[in-house]
Amino acid sequence: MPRTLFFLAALASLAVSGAVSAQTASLREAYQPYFLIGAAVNTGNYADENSEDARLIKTHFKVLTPENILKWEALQPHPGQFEFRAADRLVAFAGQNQSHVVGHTLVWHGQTPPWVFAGENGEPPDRDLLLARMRDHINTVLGRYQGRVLGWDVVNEALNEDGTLRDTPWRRAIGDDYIEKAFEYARAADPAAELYYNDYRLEAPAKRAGAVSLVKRLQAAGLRIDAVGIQGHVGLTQPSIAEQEDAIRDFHRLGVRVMITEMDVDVLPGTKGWGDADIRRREAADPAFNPYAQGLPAPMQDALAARYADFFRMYLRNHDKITRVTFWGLNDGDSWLNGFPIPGRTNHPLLFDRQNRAKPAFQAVLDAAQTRDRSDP
Ligand code: 9MR
Repeated sequence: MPRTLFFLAALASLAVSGAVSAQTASLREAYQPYFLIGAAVNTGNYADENSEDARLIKTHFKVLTPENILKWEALQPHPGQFEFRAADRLVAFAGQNQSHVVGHTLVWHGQTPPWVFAGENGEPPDRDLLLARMRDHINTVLGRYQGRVLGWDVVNEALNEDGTLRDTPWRRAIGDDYIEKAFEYARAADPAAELYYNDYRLEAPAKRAGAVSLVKRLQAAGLRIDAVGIQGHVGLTQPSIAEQEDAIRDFHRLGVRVMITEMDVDVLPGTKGWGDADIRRREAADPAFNPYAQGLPAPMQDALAARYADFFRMYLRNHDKITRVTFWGLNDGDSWLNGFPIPGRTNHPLLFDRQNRAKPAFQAVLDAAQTRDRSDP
């Protein structure tokens, strides 16, 4: 074969082998020696078990977090009326696929129906009434899924940005110890389940310090907390890798494990700050803030891939502290970031595009595990 032809053929086979590795590789297997790889899923992703979405889930993700169906409003929309059909289906789907389910989430101010926070005669509920509702919900839900859910986000997003406790209806009615009570009830309801505290922007020093105090408080009360979930809604430049690594180390020093629970990388410009997943946040639309409606250009794909590679190399360095990394959504079309904090944009924050094709970011995450020097600790 003439030299140029040989060179072209070699190039073509390289390109093909890259594509094939994305199609045949498995993230969950590549990361099996280090930590669990997960994704947030919706019922539509696995309603048809033979769909491309379901195939991706089965191939790549060892642990599934339902994006919405284990939240209070989905499980107990009306007092005492529990709706378990969707959750049962997810638990069955995960079981068939040797995957785990994470329970997201028990005690949160978001996606909790108004009746929970209503007392008699339009007054807020008193401490005993709200504690009784909390305990009943936790007992019923954890009782049903005992042994079939790996762990629960017992309390979600309880902190303000300055590290103080958020003024939620839970706290107003019960007092600061609503958090201790939630962990106490959950431990009693399923002693074998892992119990977590989950929040966003825990990389920021003041909020991180608040989370550290919270964990210490629980421990001082004799309650076991197994892990802290750093949500990991990050941007292309912020937070720095070092900031998140510091947070991982700080939590690990307390004797708890760390999980990255809702990872995505926002690639769009214009929004204020990074990582602020406060559900009330809304910002004004501007066409300049939606530049990739027709697709993500190659240089941006590369920037996204490099960002994911940096994070995953850091996770691999700290794999003794990390038990799980979960992506918040299966593909770019599923992502909440298409609607937040500005509705109607086209974001590209995940590893698979809208057609479920693996992006360069997928290859970067896979390569990080496969090229890791096994002699590293
Ligand atoms: O991704 C979830 C989206 O589908 C819901 O509309 C939204 C409403 O609260 O919640 C999203 O998930 C949030 C998660 O439960 C907690 N951390 C922030 C997530 C993104 O908002």
